[in-house]
Amino acid sequence: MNRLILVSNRLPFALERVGSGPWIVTSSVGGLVRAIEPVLRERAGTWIGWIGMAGDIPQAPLADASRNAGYQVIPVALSEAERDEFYYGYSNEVIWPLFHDLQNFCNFEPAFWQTYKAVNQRYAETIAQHCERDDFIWVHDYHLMYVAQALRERGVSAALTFFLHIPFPAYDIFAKLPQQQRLLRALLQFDLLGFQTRRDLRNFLQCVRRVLPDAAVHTIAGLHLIRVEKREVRVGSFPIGIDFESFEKGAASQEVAQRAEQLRAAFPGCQLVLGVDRLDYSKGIPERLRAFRDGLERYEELRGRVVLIQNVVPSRVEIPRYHEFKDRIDRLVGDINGRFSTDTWLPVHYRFRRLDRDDLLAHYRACEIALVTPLKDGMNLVAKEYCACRIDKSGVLILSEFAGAAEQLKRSALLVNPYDVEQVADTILKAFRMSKAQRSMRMKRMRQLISNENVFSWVNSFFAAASRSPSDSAQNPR
Ligand code: GDG
Repeated sequence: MNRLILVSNRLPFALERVGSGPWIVTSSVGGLVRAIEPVLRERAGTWIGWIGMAGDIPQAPLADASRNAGYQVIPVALSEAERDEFYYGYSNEVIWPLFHDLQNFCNFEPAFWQTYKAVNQRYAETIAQHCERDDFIWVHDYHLMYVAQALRERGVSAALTFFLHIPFPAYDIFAKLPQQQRLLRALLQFDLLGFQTRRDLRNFLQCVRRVLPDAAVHTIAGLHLIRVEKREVRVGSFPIGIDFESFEKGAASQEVAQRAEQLRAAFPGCQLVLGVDRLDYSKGIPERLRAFRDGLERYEELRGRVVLIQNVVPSRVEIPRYHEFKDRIDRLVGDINGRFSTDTWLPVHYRFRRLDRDDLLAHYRACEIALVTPLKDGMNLVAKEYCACRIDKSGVLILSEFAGAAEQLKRSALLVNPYDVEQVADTILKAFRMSKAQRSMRMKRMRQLISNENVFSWVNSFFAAASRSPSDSAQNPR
């Protein structure tokens, strides 16, 4: 079995210290980490990434983390200037907004691209130092799209694969990117490119056809093959899943059941509507609040009988746009509560902090309706986690048609256009009125699908596609 080298912008650890006290290492417990760690242990693996802080990296705590994790951990160091121009700059002020169709939010500062390339080269250098010819290298996400190009320039011929967690935009949007050709050519230095949905895959192929006339796209059963510069690149869609069982088990625990009960008891006679998001303009939080306000305005039936619990996790607050965005949310919450609250009812309960895991699961369990309405999202794991925690098989999922998850859940979720405030308000009413039998039928179907297509099967399907030989299937030029 080939050794696995996993590369992502961030390592699955964070380092913290109070004053000049000892460093404390906390491990990330996300689904990707849980799915990939056993594979890394089994395949003598290495995880390469940034520790999340600029400047020198304290080696000792990381060596301990590596020993405890059971696989090798190699940090990549970034200076403050590199963090600002590579991470906040090109990654999060160019690629992130553009790939979420929000081109007006982009800051196409030319210096960002130079630093993006330089940092990707640093990652490539680190990979090259630690990899061997037969290693399987799996690079993740939009921060590292130039890594394969930099590795090939160093003569690395190992198998290079890539998965994009965020959407890939349609050509008319992508064409705005000043580095469109260079970025596509760099991506085509990977051997396998994975996207979240068929929509992203279609968009990517369309961009390749329009931007690179020398590239030819062929279809293989389920996979596509791009021939360019005497190379063959496989491209496919691999919708990411969650660790369904761990959410289901967690939700069934005594602690979570108790917290969920307390939450419900705090709002007697009301159906609870839940919003859970990172602070990000792509998540559609102001549009959601406007829809909720519109519902209260037009449907008296909802007043005093629904409560929106909106939790927002602080994120990227160093970028000014994120500040302005938070102010907008604060103002909207104030407006709704100012206009509609009574002595006994506050329509919006808003928190700006990270919930601990049990609390998050208790919210999923306690809320009858989940309002997941991003303007665009690669997948959106909250939608899937909510369903996994509905162990009583009830609950309604209102889901943006622009979330990757909609491709899988469209038959059973209530799909909405997040920009259509009136439609979302009508859908909140529909969810509020939905019968128990309808809720249960829809929720059972979603749980079944999310349980089957979980994060472990996602990893396996990606590895299977990587090991499939291009000649396994007939090829039809398009
Ligand atoms: C990127 C893509 C794609 C949220 N609030 C709390 C909390 N969370 C956790 C959720 C969930 C995660 O954060 C958010 O995941 P999403 O998928 O919704 O969004 P991104 O962070 O933007 O992730 C996305 C994903 O990559 C995977 O490929 O789906 O489209 O943008 O897991 O549970 N966790 C805790 N407290 C909170 O208050 N503990």
